[in-house]
Formats: sequence, structure tokens, C-alpha cells
Amino acid sequence: MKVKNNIILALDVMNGIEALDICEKLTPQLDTIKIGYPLALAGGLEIIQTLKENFGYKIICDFKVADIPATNEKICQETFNKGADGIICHGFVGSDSVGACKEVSEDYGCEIFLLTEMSHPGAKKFLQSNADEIAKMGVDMGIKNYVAPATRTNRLKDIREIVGDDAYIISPGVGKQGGEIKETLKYANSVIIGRSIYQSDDPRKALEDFIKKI
Ligand code: NUP
Repeated sequence: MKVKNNIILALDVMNGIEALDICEKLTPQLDTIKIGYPLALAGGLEIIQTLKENFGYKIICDFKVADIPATNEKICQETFNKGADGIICHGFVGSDSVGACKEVSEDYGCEIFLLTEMSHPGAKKFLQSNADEIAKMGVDMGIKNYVAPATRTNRLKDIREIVGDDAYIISPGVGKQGGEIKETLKYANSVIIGRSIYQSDDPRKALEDFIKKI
């Protein structure tokens, strides 16, 4: 995957009009957008096509898919039918559930991103102690793309060591959650940034300031 300026915008705004307005301001510097439940629930999955048609973006759906294989399969099919280029899936559900997502993404020629350790403080309680195993499972399954935290670059580094230099890591937690872009990009291929850009009074300047720091 190639991401312009190595920055993926997390477009967690609560309606389609606001989403388009922000993209209008940022589009020369971005080519990849992550949408999650906030915008998908508020704007419907049709927002994927709207963003692609208006701006030519690649769209990653952050649906943190975490169900039984049969249900994961349906979630992935519907997401890719609606035009997504990639989907984020949880790893803690095990190789059968992740395998269902991988199979569907291969059928559609799309990308699956395996979520290892999350970026928020609560991830230390249950996820952190299993994140290395989740990453190893991904490697054994031949998964190429991973999500790992910008808020704990020591853990991001550990996960990079497990998945290897050829894997593609995208890393949330830069800005509002405390992660630093340059340090994160030592280990991750791209960062995911949301609020520090879309909540800024001047989103374009906020994005440019991040780009300058790289
Ligand atoms: O571990 C994760 N942490 C995280 O923040 C996995 C994620 N997918 N995210 C998402 O990244 C989160 O849901 C949000 O969409 C984005 C970070 O946004 P922000 O903290 O920069 O606003």
C-alpha cells in the first residue's frame, strides 16, 4: 500500500456534509482516508463511494471486525461491495475469524489490516499481553498489513520486529492521544491522525504542520 505523505486521516465526523467539507480542504495532501463506525453509522456506507468519486481516495474501513468466521465473512463482503479498499480486523478472535476476513479480502483484491495492540490506556489490561501472539499469528497466516500503537513506540517497535520489515504498519495515536509523528514513523509505515486535524480551526494547516515534522 502507498499512502501520500504517510498520513491517513481518521474521518470520525458525524455527517457526510462535514466529511466532504474537511476533505475539500485537505485533498491535495491526502489520498487515504479511514472511516469508522461514527461516520458509517451517521452517513451510511454510501459515504465510501461519495468520497471515492469526489476525491479519488483509497478508503480503509475501521470496523474492527471481531465476530465468528461466518459473520466476519458477511461484514467484509458488504464493506467491499460498498467500495472499501481495506478493512481493519481484530486479531484476538483467533485465526479462523481472521482467516475469514483474509479470504474475502483476497477474493475482492482488497487489503486486510490486523489490529494487534490498541493505542488507548485500556489496551494494557487485556490486549497488551496477547499482542505479540496476535502479530505472530498474522505472520503465520501471511498477513501483510498491521495496526499498532503510536502511543507506545516501544511496543510498536516490538511488533515491527515480529512482523518484519516487509510488513506494512499503520499507527493510530499521533496527536490527541499523545503519540509523536516522527518517532512513530521510525517503526510504522504510515500514521493515522483524526481529531488533531479535523477538530482544528484550520485543518489544512494542522495537516501541513504534521507533514513538516516528518
Ligand atoms: O488502537 C487503535 N487506536 C485508535 O485510535 C485502533 C484504532 N483503529 N484507532 C482509531 O484511530 C480510532 O478509532 C480513531 O478513528 C483513530 C485515531 O483518532 P484520533 O485519536 O487521532 O482522533
